[in-house]
Amino acid sequence: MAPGSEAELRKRNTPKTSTADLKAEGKEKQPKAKANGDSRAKESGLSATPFIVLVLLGAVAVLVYQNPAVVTEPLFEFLGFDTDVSPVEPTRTGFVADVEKRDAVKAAFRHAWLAYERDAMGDDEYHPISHKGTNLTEAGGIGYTVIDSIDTMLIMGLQDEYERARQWVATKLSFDQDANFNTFETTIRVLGGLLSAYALTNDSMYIEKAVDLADRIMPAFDTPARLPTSMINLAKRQGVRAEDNKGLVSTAEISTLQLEFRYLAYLTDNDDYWDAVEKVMRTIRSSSLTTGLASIFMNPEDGRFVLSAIRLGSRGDSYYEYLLKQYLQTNLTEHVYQEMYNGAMDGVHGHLIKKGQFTGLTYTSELIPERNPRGEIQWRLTPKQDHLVCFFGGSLMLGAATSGATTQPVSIPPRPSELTPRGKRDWQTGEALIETCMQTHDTATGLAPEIVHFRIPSDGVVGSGVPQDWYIKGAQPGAPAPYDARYILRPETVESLFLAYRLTGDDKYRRYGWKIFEAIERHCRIESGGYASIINVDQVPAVHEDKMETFLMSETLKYLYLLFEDDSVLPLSKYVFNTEAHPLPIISTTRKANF
Ligand code: DMJ
Repeated sequence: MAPGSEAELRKRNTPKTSTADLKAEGKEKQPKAKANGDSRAKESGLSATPFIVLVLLGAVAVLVYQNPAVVTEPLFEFLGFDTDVSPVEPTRTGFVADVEKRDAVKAAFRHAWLAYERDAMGDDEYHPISHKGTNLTEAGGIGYTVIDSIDTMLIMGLQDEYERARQWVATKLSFDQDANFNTFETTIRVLGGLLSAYALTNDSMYIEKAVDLADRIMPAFDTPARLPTSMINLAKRQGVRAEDNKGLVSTAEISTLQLEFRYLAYLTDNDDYWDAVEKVMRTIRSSSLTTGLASIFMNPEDGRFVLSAIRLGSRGDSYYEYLLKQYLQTNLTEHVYQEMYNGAMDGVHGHLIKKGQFTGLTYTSELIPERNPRGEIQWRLTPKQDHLVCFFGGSLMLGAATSGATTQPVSIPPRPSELTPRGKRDWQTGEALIETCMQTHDTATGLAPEIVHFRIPSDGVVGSGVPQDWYIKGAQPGAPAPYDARYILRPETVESLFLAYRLTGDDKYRRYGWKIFEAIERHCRIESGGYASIINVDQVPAVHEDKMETFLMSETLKYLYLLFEDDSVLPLSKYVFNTEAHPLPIISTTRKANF
């Protein structure tokens, strides 16, 4: 059977016994053991009353151990915390595919890929209006678009397209390019894409390429604090400090390499990859702020946070995403990441999650440090939310169903008794943030802008037709659209919809996803082939920008496809998606975080 065909993918996904499965099995065995104990007591002729008391106490202890919510819930309620979650329906599994919608997404992917292949095969980026490709540097391409798209072809069963893309990687790809490439982007898109292609095919060619690339990236970690430089010269194998940020490194970038390097270490038995990225996490933990939050810049000289914004948007986003995903990747065994994740989620709830004063919409704010006239630092809360933040709703729900659960696996959707108080809080916030992200699609095109601001009483937004809930800063009727008004084919909302659907089985998430897909088709599709960003989500007909971001094919269309696919394909219990939507298997390893 050809690699990557749907049938083969399903075969590969046939559930194996995971640690989570074993845990569940262990739980089922316990009543049996207890029954044996009971009968032995009878046989031994012990006095019944103290024995029954002992058995009852034992049973209570087991119950509390397995389900701490029995105790914590009344306690939290007593302390005045809200522990309600939305009412649950019976557990659902085995969601069936919506074949028509799934195949429409697949057709959209082909429309994008075939145009790229026709006009720009092998080039890093694609410009669908000028029908041209470009590379990230003058030295030459590194397979950005091809490799970012390969696993989507495998998942969609696009065999012919896959064979051609594989052929290009096998025969044309070279990482020996004497130029500076972004360490993070190269890792999440190219290394992540190669690893995921390997995971779905077992084709060792992908591992050879991944090792070649990773070995060229490794020198980026040669800084005094072992925090990787922002850029890497792949031919010279030298880390390069970014000129624009005074040599500082961005928190999200240095903490979003871990899934990829750890999986490569696991496959190759080369611990150097694992050690390099784990050290980064150790440094972050030892410098971390008491709030559990992370500023968006760190200093690679001393490994400390630098006074800078705190946010879930650019340069902050995937730090929070990978705290959870590192815990998931090793099957909930590395508790240091759970601890860091919990601390971060408490910090996010304590400082960044807000509710719209006029509408009650849940949104995230940013904290901006400023010096007052006396030179003291003050943190200004800004009700600004990047589209990037829309990954966070689904991520919170995934975190609630795993890190925030009292049992594994949880029901679909989780029952209140299966979530810890923290899990319930995160689940509710996750659901609410997804609704908010959907509200930001309430534009002329039905697409969400790059950045929104939420209304607060002191925002000075006045005039007729002023929105109650959110607005695009600087947008004026008849004036050129501000940067914030663009939609660049981003995936974050549909990523959350995919996770929410898998975790709840609630059809509304498919309806939301379909609406977004239709809007992309209507406003971003270029008839001659490909899809383009638009410069103003509130302008119809839309004005295109000549760029098709690689994450359209790696993320946006993949998550939409999986939203309408049945849930045996890439089940969340077996795979963790890297931040560029490349699925990597959850691994069983004896290696545990060494800090
Ligand atoms: C992707 O490259 C990744 O998801 C990254 O983490 C940030 N966002 C872009 C797509 O919007």
